[in-house]
Amino acid sequence: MMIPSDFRAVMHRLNIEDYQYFDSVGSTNQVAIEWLEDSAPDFAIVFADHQSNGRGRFDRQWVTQPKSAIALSIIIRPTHEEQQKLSFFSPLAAVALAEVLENSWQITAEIKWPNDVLIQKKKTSGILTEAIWKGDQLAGIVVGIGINVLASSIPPQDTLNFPATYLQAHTQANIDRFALLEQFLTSFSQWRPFIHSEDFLNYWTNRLAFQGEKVYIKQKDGNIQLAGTLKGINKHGDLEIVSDDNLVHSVSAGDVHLRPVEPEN
Ligand code: BT5
Repeated sequence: MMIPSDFRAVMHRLNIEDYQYFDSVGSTNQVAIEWLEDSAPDFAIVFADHQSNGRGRFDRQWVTQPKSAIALSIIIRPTHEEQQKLSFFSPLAAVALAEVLENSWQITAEIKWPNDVLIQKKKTSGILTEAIWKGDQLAGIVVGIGINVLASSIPPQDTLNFPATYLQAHTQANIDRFALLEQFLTSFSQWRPFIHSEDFLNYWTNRLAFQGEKVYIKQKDGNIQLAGTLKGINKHGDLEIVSDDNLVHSVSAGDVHLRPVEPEN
């Protein structure tokens, strides 16, 4: 397997010594979990050009086509302080990507709570964070992110549970995957010490998709748990929804899905 020199150069510039690159692999998260259970240090990286068994949430599949996307897993050995905020790591990845898209390509990104990055209400990136426990001790977490960059990254329409898009559709500039990777990892590292801050919460809230709109929350089994207007995020990172009787409900990430209510016509 030849590691592309551009990828190596990114790792070198970011001082990342512990990384694995695959032309093709089942799931970068799976590789990262095994590496974490072994000896991987904080901020070790797993990258794949293609995944044959990419994982989404709730046993769903994430499609990564060759030469057209980013499939990346970041191994985190959380500090004691970070262990109190584990649910902020998916939003951290979403915020980092949103920042890069805005600063580098003037693409307006929205964050669909808790873990997707949307452009013009279509999904361009999905994030899956997995925690690994050894008994009652946290060994670490793996933050996995898939980003659709080129048109060929989009899976067949009939396999999608939400509309999809890719970055290159939203800018004239050529998007280089490894340049994107470098900027993303840089932004992720810069925001990481600030996940407890008001700045982070504000940055996230300002990009929250469907704010002020009617949404509903579905459980994993498909049943609707709650309907109302999306208000924002509270300091715990929970979503706040105001129901028709004006009560504020908070929802924590877990076994639920957020969906916009389609206008009736
Ligand atoms: C996610 O799940 O969005 C989390 C995806 C995480 C993928 C990364 S890639 C690197 C790392 N290694 C892994 O094995 N996984 C992580 P979820 O919200 O459950 O969305 C999954 C659903 O999105 C699928 O059921 C499809 O409907 C749809 N989907 C699959 N591939 C897609 C793509 N490339 N673009 C847009 N939608 C896709």
